[in-house]
Amino acid sequence: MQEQKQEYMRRALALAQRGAGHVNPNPMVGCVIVKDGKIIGEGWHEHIGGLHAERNAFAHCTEDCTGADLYVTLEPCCHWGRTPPCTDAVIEHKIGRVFVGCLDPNPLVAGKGAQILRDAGIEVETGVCEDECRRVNEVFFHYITHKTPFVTLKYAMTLDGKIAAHTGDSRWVTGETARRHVHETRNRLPAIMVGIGTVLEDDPLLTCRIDGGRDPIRVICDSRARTPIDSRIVQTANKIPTYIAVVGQNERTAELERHGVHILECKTKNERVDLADLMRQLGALGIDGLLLEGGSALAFSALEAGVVHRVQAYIAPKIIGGAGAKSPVGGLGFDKMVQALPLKDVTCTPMDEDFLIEGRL
Ligand code: AOF
Ligand code: ZN
Repeated sequence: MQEQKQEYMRRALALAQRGAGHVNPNPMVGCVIVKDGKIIGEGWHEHIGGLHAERNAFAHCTEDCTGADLYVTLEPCCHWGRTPPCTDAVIEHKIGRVFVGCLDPNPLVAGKGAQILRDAGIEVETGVCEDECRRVNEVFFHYITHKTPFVTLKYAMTLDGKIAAHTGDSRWVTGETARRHVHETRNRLPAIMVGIGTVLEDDPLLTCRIDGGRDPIRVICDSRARTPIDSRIVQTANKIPTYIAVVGQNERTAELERHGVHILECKTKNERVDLADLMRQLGALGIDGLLLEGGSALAFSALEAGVVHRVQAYIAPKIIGGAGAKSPVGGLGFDKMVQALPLKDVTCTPMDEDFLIEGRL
């Protein structure tokens, strides 16, 4: 029975992930309804504002679900949000047992959903594949309690720790598989951020280049509003939402606004954008996750400010050398090795010729 339960929950988890990139700032949730050892309905939360996973599963049920088991990756909600409470639907459909992956940290739910079901005489078991269910929604879990984006620092480097040759050439550090994985991450997270240095050097577009992908909102950290009007970012700002974080308004910011850029005026820290303040502003805009793609100065500032939650480092087993060749994290750096920031829950995933090392801060 334990194995069966996990199998159904893993199916629900796979369904949940089909919502990736479409449900922010909501969680990805999947649901499977089982009767007499057979799946009779499946659903997932498909897009923000749309039906929740449970209601989608009921809508697709091929049989009457009286007495059936319902597997859902997140505790059913019991509040009116953009949609009615899922607990009502579970009770109305006379479900017999509910298996929950993890409780919903949303203060409006937080255990109350499970209690309402129990009070209605439904058997409820929580914590089925709990770790996996939490992991898929680490962005949601952070955002719902902190109201700031969950930030992932991403970079690709050679085995000798360089992100480019001493000439600045960086095409490409990693192979195709690793680069595709980056675009999948861009598709999953609602926003991407780089520093002004990266804009001036690379003139990037920061779009998601996979079939059916969705472009992330672009955020440029640019204290003195130096982003050029003829940069590809500004030239596409009317089509792809673009925010430039500055420390004061002037003619330059007004000119950027005329080109469709949204200016975020931030508090100042060491004459630069106060990143903690910027994160609060992005959170208030509903941005729950952010991919930080460099450059090295911004990466260190963000780490030092404590606003980074995950590191996603692609390592290409090759050596480029060069004392002046850049590494992924610059700034002043910490003085002592004991100050180095350790990663937790580290994984290493081979990606064809490269490796992806990930961990939480
Ligand atoms: C569920 N099943 O599939 C999801 C849930 O504004 P709404 O109506 O979409 O509600 C959003 C909240 O509902 C969200 O913050 C989270 O607590 C819960 N999401 N709950 O039972 C689902 N997506
Ligand atoms: Zn719900």
